[in-house]
Amino acid sequence: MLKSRKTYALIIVLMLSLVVAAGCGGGEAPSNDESANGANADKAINIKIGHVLAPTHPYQTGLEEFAKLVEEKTEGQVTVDVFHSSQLGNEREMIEALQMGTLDMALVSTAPLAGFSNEFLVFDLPFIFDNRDNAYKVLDGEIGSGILSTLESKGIKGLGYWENGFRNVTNSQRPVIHPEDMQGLKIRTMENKIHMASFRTIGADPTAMAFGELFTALQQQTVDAQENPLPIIFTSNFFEVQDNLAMTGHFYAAAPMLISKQLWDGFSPEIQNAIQEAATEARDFERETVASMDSELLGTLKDKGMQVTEVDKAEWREAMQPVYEEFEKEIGADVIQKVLDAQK
Ligand code: EAX
Repeated sequence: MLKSRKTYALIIVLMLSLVVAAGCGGGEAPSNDESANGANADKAINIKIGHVLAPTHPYQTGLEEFAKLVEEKTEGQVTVDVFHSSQLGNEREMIEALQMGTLDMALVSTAPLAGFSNEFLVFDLPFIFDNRDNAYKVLDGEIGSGILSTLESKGIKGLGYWENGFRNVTNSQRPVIHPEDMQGLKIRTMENKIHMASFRTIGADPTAMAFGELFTALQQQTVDAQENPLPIIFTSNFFEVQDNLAMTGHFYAAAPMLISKQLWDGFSPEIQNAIQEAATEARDFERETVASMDSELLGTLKDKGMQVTEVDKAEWREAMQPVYEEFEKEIGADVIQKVLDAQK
């Protein structure tokens, strides 16, 4: 009798724990499919967006503005969480994750994107843009949107071009004024063959590396030099490991805002319009922030002990000109001419 009671009790306990386990099981975060279709109206759809820069960089403050606008314009149906400092992967990894639909959104530079769609290469030619207004004219026009749309067949939707900025060379070895001063300097570049060719052309020794590894590589002197806009040199504390700053402005880095096409296609047109509107308004906010930081930071970086040199941009443009010949066939001479003509 006693034995059957014990067995009976055991069976009840077992059944109960199975029911409990079934109740909590699902544990998985709601999948994109579920959130994309907005399975139920009162459950907000949460989007995660990643970038590789510091929490004080305009990428972050711009994306926080974007998040605020998305929530407002969708009346809380969509919320956005922003992840800085490569928490969701480096730029190439995030682009791959967007294609697979395992990441919702990312803000990256055009440079690594050229590895996924050749058409982006034209934007990374040295000195292709004279100033940021000309860059906006091309990027926000037919040429820019045409090139962004080449990502759609690769599973990614582009929502416009934010700004990283005009890139300048820093190094730990010596002041740089002329291109030949770069001779033999080991320089980190982004993962982009035009960036590497441009520095090889002036005698430097380029190494492609993800942004997240850069500060340590500079600190340990695995590389002597790097190149980035002033807002990154400041917000990523490169002035702590680089003494010299040459105002070369050799590349203009645009930063496309990207969303996984799988997620985008699952949204209603109303939600799509709201997100696109927010992306454009926050873009202008972010561009203004970068432009004002750019004009203010030179003094700050000098105060941080950096030795700043001005250079003759025409001399550097000429020294890097062979890169145009080297990639003309791959990019298309007509494409390069179209971008140059669009700035006239
Ligand atoms: O897009 O890697 C870089 O130097 C870039 O400026 C950075 O990834 C931001």
